[in-house]
Amino acid sequence: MIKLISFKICPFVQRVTAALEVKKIPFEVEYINLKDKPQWFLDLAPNGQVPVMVTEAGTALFESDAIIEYIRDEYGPLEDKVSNEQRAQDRAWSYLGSKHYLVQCGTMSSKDRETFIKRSEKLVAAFAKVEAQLSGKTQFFKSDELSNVDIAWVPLLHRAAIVKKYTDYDFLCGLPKAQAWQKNVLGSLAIENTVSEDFEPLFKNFYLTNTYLGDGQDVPLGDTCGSSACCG
Ligand SMILES: N[C@@H](CCC(=O)N[C@@H](CS)C(=O)NCC(=O)O)C(=O)O
Repeated sequence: MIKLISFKICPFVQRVTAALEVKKIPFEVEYINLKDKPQWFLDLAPNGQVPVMVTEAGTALFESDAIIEYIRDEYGPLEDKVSNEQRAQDRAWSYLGSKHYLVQCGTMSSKDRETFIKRSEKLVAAFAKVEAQLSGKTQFFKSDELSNVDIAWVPLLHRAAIVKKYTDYDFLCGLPKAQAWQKNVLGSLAIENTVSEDFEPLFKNFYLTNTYLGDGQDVPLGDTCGSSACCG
């Protein structure tokens, strides 16, 4: 069976587990402490980062982009007949998602309003680009078929949904097509299988405790909107 070396709140890992979940490929997970990386892990991962996937043949793969491509090549693509141009565009939109994982983590970790607003601008701008790209007529990013682009945005959309649930702040405020897309994507897969059982409490403890978001901000964030007071 495939084995994933993981860290419980890592968005790069969740992109991979989401791809495995959608394809219904069984996997086991071993969690490591990133502050005290075991030597066996460092021997497998030249970049020293999770995720690492050990394939059924026992080969260790690193870098989530490469792992996602391996899953497609080994277990079949999510969609049939994607042209080379479309595949390049899909990769680019996926990259736009994954390059914002750490931006979202940094934003959620902000300790004060000013830092939060500054850090959230990049992420909100990326969601606005998605809003402009979505037709609003299909369930998912390109069509009614889930694609690798949707999978790449799962960690961002899932985290945004948890933030909204606990704080009322919505990263997708004022972006109705993106909000509908978020609902469709998160509703299309068993999201609980893409994270550890204790993901939500850990996430809350890490990002929604002693942070600006966690300190019960309930006033609109100035021009950035965000709370139900202006977003509904
Ligand atoms: N480019 C890497 C990024 C992975 C990454 O940043 N993982 C983080 C956890 S979310 C990590 O392992 N950090 C430990 C470190 O950088 O030492 C990928 O796509 O797999």
